[in-house]
This record gives sequence, C-alpha cells and structure tokens, in this order.
Amino acid sequence: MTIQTIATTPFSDQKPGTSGLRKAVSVFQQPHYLENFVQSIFDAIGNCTGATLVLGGDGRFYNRQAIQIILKMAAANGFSLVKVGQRGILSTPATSCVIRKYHTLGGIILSASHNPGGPNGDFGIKYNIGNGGPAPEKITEAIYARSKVIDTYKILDSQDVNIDTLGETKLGSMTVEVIDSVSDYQALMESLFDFDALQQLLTNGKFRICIDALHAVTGPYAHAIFEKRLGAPVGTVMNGVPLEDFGGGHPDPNLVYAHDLVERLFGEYAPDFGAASDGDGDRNMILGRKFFVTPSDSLAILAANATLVPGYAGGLAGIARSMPTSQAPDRVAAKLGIDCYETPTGWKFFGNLLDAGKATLCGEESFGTGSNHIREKDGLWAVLFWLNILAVRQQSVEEIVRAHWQEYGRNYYSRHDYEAIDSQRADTLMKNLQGILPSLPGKKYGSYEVEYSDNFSYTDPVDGSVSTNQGVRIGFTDGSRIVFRLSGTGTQGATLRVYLESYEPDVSKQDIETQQALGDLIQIADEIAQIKVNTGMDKPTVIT
Ligand code: G16
Repeated sequence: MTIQTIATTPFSDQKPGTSGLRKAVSVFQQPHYLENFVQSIFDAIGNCTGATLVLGGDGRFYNRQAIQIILKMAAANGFSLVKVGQRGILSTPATSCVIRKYHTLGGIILSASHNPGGPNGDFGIKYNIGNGGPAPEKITEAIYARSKVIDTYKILDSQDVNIDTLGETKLGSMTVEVIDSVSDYQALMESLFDFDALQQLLTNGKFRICIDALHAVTGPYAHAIFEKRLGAPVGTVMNGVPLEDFGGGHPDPNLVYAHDLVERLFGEYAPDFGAASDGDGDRNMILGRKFFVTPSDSLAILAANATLVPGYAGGLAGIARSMPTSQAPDRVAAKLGIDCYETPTGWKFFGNLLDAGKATLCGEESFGTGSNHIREKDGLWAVLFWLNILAVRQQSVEEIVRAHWQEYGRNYYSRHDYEAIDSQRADTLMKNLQGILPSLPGKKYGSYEVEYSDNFSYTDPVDGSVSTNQGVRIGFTDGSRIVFRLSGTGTQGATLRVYLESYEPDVSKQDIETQQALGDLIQIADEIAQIKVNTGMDKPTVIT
C-alpha cells in the first residue's frame, strides 16, 4: 500500500454554507471534487498526524463510496485511528457524542440533512471540531481558502475496507474501527432521562406514540431506544429502514414533508404523541393528537419544564435561540431570571455559548433543539425530553402547550419559503430591502408601526468574533416581527425565507388559525419586500 500524491486543480464553489458543503450528488461525483474538499479540511486543521477522527453519514446515496475515499485519505494524511459507524451510518448527534466521549480531534459527517437524496438528490460533508460541534466560521473560512489554491491531495492506494462488521482492521498504518452506531448515543440518553418512567409510559397500554424516521438515519436509533429498550410496540417506528434515496421523499420533519405521520396524528384513533426527524437525525417535529407544536414553542416549553427531567434538574444556565426563532423562549428566560442569547442562524453559533457554560438549552425555528449534552441539535433527545415531561405531568401535549400560552402568552409563528428562485432576483430583493431599512422606523402599516429595522449582526460574547448580514429584521411596536433572509443550505438557485411572528397574551384570542392570525403581517411583508414582484411567485412553496 503506497501513499499517492495526486495533482489536482481547485474548484471555485467549495465555500461551506450554513452547515458544511452541500451540492447535488453529480457535483460531488466529479473527479477530485470530494478529495479536494477533504484535503482542504485536513490542511486547514493541520495536526492530523497520530490523531483520531470520527466518520459517518446519514446513509444517503454516495455515502459508502465517500467513506472509502475519506478513509484512504485519512490514512495517507497520518491519522492513527478512524472510528467509523457500522455500514457508514452515524447520525449527526451520535457523531457529536462519539467525538466528545473519546476526545477525538474531530469528525466528518456526510449528509445534506433534510435535502432529498438518491443519484439525482444532494450530498454534503461537514467537519466537526473536538468539542463535537460544527466547525466555527474561522475554520470553515480556512477550509474554503485552502480549497481555492489546492494543487495536490494524498490518498492511500488500497482495497476498500469492510465497514459492515464491527471491529478493527488496518489500512496502512492507520486503524479503522467499525463502531456500533447506536450504543454510545443510547448510553448518553439514558444518563439524561428517566428511562424507568419512560418505559412505564410507553408500556401502560394507554399512551401511544408514533415516530417517523422518514427512511433516514434515525431508524436504527429509534428502533433500539423506543421499541427494544423502552418496550413500545413493534411498529411504533415508521419508515425505519434507512434508504439511499429516503424512499423518494424529502427527509424534512415538517407538516408538509412528514405527511404519513401528520395523517396519523390528525386522523381517527390518532396516537397521543408523534415525532419525526430529518436525514441526519438532528431535527425534530413534535405533534400531539391533532396538535402541532412549533419548534420555537417547543424550545420554550422544554426550558420551562427542564427541572422535571433528571439531566436538567439543577436548572438552566441560559437559553440560546437563533435570531429568526420566535421570542417565546425569551419570556421563559425572563421568568427564570436567566440570559437568553440571540444568535445568527446555524448551530455553529451555539458552540461557544455551550462551551462557556452560558447556555444549557438552544433551539431554532428550523426544527432544531438541543442542549449542552453534545454540540449539535438532537432530534431524538428532543423527543425523549418531551416524553419525560409528559410522563411526569400526566397531561396531553395540547394541555401542556395551552397551559404554557396561558402563563406566557402565545407567539403566533410561521415561516414562508420561496424555493429555487433565480439567485439574481433574490439578491435584488435583499438589496432593495437593505436600501429602505433606514426609512422604515416610525412608518405605519394599518395598526402596525415599525419600531426598528436592521440587518442583524452578532458579536460572539465569548470570543468577540463578529458576523454581519445575518438577516433583515423589522420589529413593530407591539412586539411583532418580520425577518427576511436567504437560506444557506439550498442547492438550487436561492431560497427566500420570510419569518413572521406576533404576540398574543389574551387567552381568548389564542385559538386563531396561524396563517389567519398572521394575515396582516403576511401582507405587510409582501408590501415592504415586494416578494411577488421580485420572485415572480404568487405564494410560498413551503409554509411551516
Ligand atoms: C442547518 C443549520 C441550522 C439552520 C438550518 C437552516 O440545519 O445547522 O442551524 O437553521 O440549516 O438553515 P438555512 O435557513 O440557512 O437554510 P441542518 O439540519 O440542515 O443541518
């Protein structure tokens, strides 16, 4: 087995987005494309010799081939050990857990998250650092800078490694350890939640749950935890076998794409609780019987009830939410007398707050919730957290949410996505918006008056790094908000996200259908940003 040094030329499009590099599979299949990016990671992090790396992915098309390439490149770049998930499977939260547990240098996760898979779908790769979290911007920028000048990469000339059987094999002088994808993660969950109470809840014959793994990575974890360990009936987990194309679906846990689950939870004889996760297992959607919990409310409710759960019984240091997430968690933080941090979109911005002990729980409107147990958002963790609360409070999901609204008020919330719009048109819309921002404060739209308007900029309170241009915010005097930003995870054209939020403290007005409650703001958003004119679309493609 020899180390080959292969000559290559840079690709100009390897700038990591909100969460790593995401492109169509066909882009990754170009000769040298994946190799260039992997070598850029190794060059940017620098200290690979003798180090340990974790490697796995969500099982999508091209996962297995990419794993073989990365193993051979890791061996050629001097790593001494790579821990790889069996059959190449490791959810994003499980990868974070393994990196932290074994104190590895970092890990590589192969996933395009909620984007569709298969030969015509998307693929992705991201690097996580030694704290288990996504590489911060200074590292992703170094990777990008390297990718622009790279001229060679190193790879071991060898046969493929067996990644299906647990145990160790040698690849040159490097050890490849195939690890059980579930066991370390499950042990961590058992350390945080009351598994006896959960088992009682799931086997009492009265409480039924349904978990939709959407044929993505969560299947093996959900089968092991809910059915095998906690005793829920076989069949509790639906779409539980990971498929390379996710069965042709969109592995995105929202009301649009998790339609099988939504039908069950809103149908006859509906279960008491339903949840779905995404491609790589870090997102979650929580449903009660005929009831949807917004991700922003979910974070607020977990925070308000955290001390009922063993792992958080000592209370929370603080809460962090991404800027477009609703302000519901802020109200809980205020009541608890703890800080609530507002960060740009992207889980990587929570890392420093968690490492510094400033925040315990974090969450995003994009169906992501997590805590300081790892440095990624965690889909099944959120499900177990909810079930633990339900086991203690012995109330339904809807009762718990309504009681929360009664105490804190309701933040009506929705996100409107305009997908695959022409990038130039999207840029024009954002530029125009930026141009009118200074003229908005004081302006009236019906009963709404603009209090402030800005382009969100974040100064990290731990390392002082500044991230600018993180989304346009328009706040109204009654606490309502409209936020506009372009997605950093799409692969076709641009995706405009419009986030809408209003606040209703009056219990008698908390039962309005969400789009209706936000109707005025939806119109105001169009009036201010000229969405229809600028996108050429008369309605959003996805509403969550
Ligand atoms: C990623 C990020 C999240 C972000 C989401 C949507 O999630 O980790 O922080 O909220 O993308 O980002 P955008 O609005 O830029 O498309 P995931 O689950 O796709 O890795």
